[in-house]
Amino acid sequence: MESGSKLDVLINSKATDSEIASIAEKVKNGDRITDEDCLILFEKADLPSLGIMANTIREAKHGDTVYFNRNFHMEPTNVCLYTCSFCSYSRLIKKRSEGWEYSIDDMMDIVKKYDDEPVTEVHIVGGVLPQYDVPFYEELFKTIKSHRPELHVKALTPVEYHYIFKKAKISYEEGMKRMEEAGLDSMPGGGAEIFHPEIRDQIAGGKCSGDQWLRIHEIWHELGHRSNATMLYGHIEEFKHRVHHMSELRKLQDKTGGFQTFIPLKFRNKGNEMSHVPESTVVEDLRNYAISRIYLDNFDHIKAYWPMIGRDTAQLSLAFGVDDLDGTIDDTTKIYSMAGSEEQNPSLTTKQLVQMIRRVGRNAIERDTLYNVVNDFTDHVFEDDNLYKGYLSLPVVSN
Ligand code: V47
Ligand code: SF4
Repeated sequence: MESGSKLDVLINSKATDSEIASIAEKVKNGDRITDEDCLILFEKADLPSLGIMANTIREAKHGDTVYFNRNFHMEPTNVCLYTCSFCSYSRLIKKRSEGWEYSIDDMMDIVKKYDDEPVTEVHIVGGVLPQYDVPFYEELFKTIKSHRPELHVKALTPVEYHYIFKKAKISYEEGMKRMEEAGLDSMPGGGAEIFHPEIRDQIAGGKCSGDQWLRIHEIWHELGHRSNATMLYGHIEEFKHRVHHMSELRKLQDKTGGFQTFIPLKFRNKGNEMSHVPESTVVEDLRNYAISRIYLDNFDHIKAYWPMIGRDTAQLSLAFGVDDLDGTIDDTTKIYSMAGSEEQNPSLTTKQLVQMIRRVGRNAIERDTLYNVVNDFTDHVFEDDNLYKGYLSLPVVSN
């Protein structure tokens, strides 16, 4: 890392706690921090110190670049057999008729709506129901791919895979191979929640375990493919559980190198059985982004999922280790608006997203799912644009 930097100021300041200074020294030297260091950061480090460390790493990896992609979400159903207490979907199983259960044709109608749109990815995830089984998903992936071969299919999590493979009495290896053959391109990071059984059994009992989640990703990576990882934080877990979760991810990443992006997911407390649990503060959200950036040295990207945390926090996160803002999502994802996110209609145009990024002095790059550059918007002038970069002269974006 560059010397004479803000990191040096942090390390050399008499006001810096000695343990934090020695962690900052590791960051400066590009050394990996330990699990114990990570716990110290969670317990003791203030936001400005974390910001300096995380931003140093973020800028060394990506400079001023902020990635986004153009995607849309499809949720086959919002009803689910499982009863995760943080999820607003699980409540609907008791009044199933109020939810939706799409057929292949219904989903192809959604895919076709985007035929003339420059989207590069479809993100498919939803509830678990018996009719959504191995043959169903094979047919869905094949039908999407034959309709639009270049559309990247990022679909399902180990929660669904574990369920459907068990039902079909096939191994994870065979199951993932069949998904690959049907056209699956990559796996999103969902279903990870908190791996530690002390917490997982309380909030997500019955679905795949942390070890099973990790094993399915490992098999997918061994087949030569990529995936993401999430962590649902800010509910009943303790800091040690977050460290354990990230430690498991870092170990698997050392083995396979198959993860692209880590996405911390802030627990939202509306419309679920954990509504009595207060949500984390924005300061805690930013600390969590920063600590994950510092700890997960073998992950290229940290993503802030703006439909869940809102646009303001997403912008702030770009100074705390985040380099990816996910996509220009249409209003087809309901999981967060149902759970109380400020984004009731999570849809942003490309222009709005680019302007959001420019307003914090960064450069917007559209990527595909695998982080190939699709469009560099650094100097792009939109029609009727008031091109500005940086923090000042901020006209209101109306569309
Ligand atoms: O696994 C459910 C979470 C996840 C709540 O890989 C909740 O690019 C907060 O994984 N409060 C699904 N979170 C979404 C997901 C995801 C999102 C964006 C991008 C990617 C990617 C993956 O949503 C679930 C669960 O952890 N979730 N309910 C809630 N009340
Ligand atoms: Fe089902 Fe996933 Fe919601 Fe759990 S988090 S109830 S598995 S949709």
